[in-house]
Amino acid sequence: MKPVVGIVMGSDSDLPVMQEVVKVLKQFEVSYEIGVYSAHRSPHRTAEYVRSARDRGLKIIIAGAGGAAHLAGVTAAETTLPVIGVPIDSSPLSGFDSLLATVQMPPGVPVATMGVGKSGATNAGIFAIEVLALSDENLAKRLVDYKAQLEVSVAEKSRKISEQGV
Ligand code: RP5
Repeated sequence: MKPVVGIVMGSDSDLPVMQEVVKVLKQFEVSYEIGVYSAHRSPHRTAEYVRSARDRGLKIIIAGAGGAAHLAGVTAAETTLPVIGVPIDSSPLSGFDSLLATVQMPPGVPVATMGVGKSGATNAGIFAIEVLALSDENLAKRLVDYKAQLEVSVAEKSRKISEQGV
């Protein structure tokens, strides 16, 4: 299947976080491609990848980086595809730096910035599915099921606490 979501990350050390995106896309059976493209260490390789993304059939790009996290912003600068940013908690500042670097984009170049770390990566996957579901009935139905499942899981947590006699 031709990939519709591109996942980029600043380093292979970001993979444990970005795997959470992969889990969601696999769960929803959405095709993706994934690679390491650094905004700072390989700016030309990154620009080439992003500039060709739309013509290669990608519909969304999810970019994760840590520290001075410019990858999502640079990606958004080079394409008109929607870009979702995942700030990664890899630096001594625990991702607060990545969050600010990813979210504080100048007017005209938006990055849909998720929360820091693994939760943000999961939400990046879900958000991508939500965008794709605008023109895909099957995905839209699966999202309804996903939300219903979340609701069931909360009731289950509540039941477990009651059983423990807290
Ligand atoms: C960032 O620097 C990467 O996104 C990563 O989060 C961080 C550390 O990279 P490595 O030194 O592990 O390659 O650019």
